[in-house]
Amino acid sequence: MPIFQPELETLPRPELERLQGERLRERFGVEPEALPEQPFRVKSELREAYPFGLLRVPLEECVRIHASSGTRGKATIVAYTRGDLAAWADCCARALAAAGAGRGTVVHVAYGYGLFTGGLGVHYGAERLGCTVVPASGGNTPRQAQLLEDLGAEILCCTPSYALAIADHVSDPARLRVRAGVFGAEPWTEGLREAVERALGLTALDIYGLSEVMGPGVSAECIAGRDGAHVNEDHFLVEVVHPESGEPLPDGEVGELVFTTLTKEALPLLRYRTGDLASLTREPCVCGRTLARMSRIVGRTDDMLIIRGVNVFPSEIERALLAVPELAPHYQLVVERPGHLDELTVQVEGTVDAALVREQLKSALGLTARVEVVAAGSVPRSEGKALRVVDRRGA
Ligand code: DLL
Repeated sequence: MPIFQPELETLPRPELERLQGERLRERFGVEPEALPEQPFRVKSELREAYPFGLLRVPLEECVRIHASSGTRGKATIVAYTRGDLAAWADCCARALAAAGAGRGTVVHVAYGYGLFTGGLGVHYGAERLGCTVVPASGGNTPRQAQLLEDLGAEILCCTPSYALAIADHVSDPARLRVRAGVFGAEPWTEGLREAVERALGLTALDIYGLSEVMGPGVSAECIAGRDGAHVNEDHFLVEVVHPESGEPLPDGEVGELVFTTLTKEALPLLRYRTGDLASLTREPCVCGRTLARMSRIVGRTDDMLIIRGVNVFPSEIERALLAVPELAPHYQLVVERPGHLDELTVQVEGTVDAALVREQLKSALGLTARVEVVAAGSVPRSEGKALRVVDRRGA
């Protein structure tokens, strides 16, 4: 499977680390050994600097603006120089190549185009690789399915929840030529991966990123290894830290991802705290890339639910739910506080007994929840990031 930039993606680690050190020194005047002593940057600083307070170049040198999609809180504005866009396109081209795309591969992009980084980010990467791009953007789901059938895309790019929604509208699965999906922008689990793979007959791969650091393509899984997303470490220095103490954690331990941008011009960030929880490995991958791999995002520092004293992340609930074969892979969590205690209602679709699902949540997670089995199609489908948790506690 061809690697887009083998000279960088397969650099021996000592050379890669030397390159990172040089870039760190050059950009921030910080020695690699001194990095753990540097203060963190956080999202609220970007919000307070709204819109352009943190730009390191005059606005006229920026050729593009994006914003975080704001499923929580106010949007954050980010900007890119021409050089930033070129580096971003390279990162996304690497991700698509890692999914098996190349010159002439038809790539269907159903991430939203606009201020959200998903659509345009992946689009430029696909063009950079020489793919034939179908810029479908999000929305009009029946038409998405039709385009996939008619135009024969081999690679589908969208959120994993939207891939499932598109699958519902495919009229003739035999006409699909899609073989891999580059899915991200929202948390998902191995269970959801299997559900999407079954629904569309493809290999589902994870792509991760965030607007503040760049957008999609900070890291991406390869089809050969399919076991963790390769971080583009020549552009982004990654650390995992303890979410409370901020102390660096060793490989293999779950903590908060922190990124330092090594090449960005418009909005360089030193030690940006993402709020995303994952672990890292620097073990070699079967694909030959030497870049570290990050695990799936297992939760966020801010989305842990505490239901009657049980701490639980929505991703753990998803994993427990999708282990029940009779359940359709659509669900929503509603958190309420009728009196003093939080109550969780789990809405699921499928032909399943609510008591069985309740028992599964109790035995897998120790969680006591109400379970509502609702009619097929009644859990809201999203066209972008799925809203899995409806929090009515403040209402
Ligand atoms: O979601 C960028 C993106 C677009 C990534 C398309 C992948 C594909 P934001 O809107 O700024 O940027 O949201 C970033 O989304 O901090 C994570 O919490 C979450 N996220 C992104 N990718 C994944 C993933 C884009 N693969 C925030 N798994 C991040 C889990 C993800 N969570």
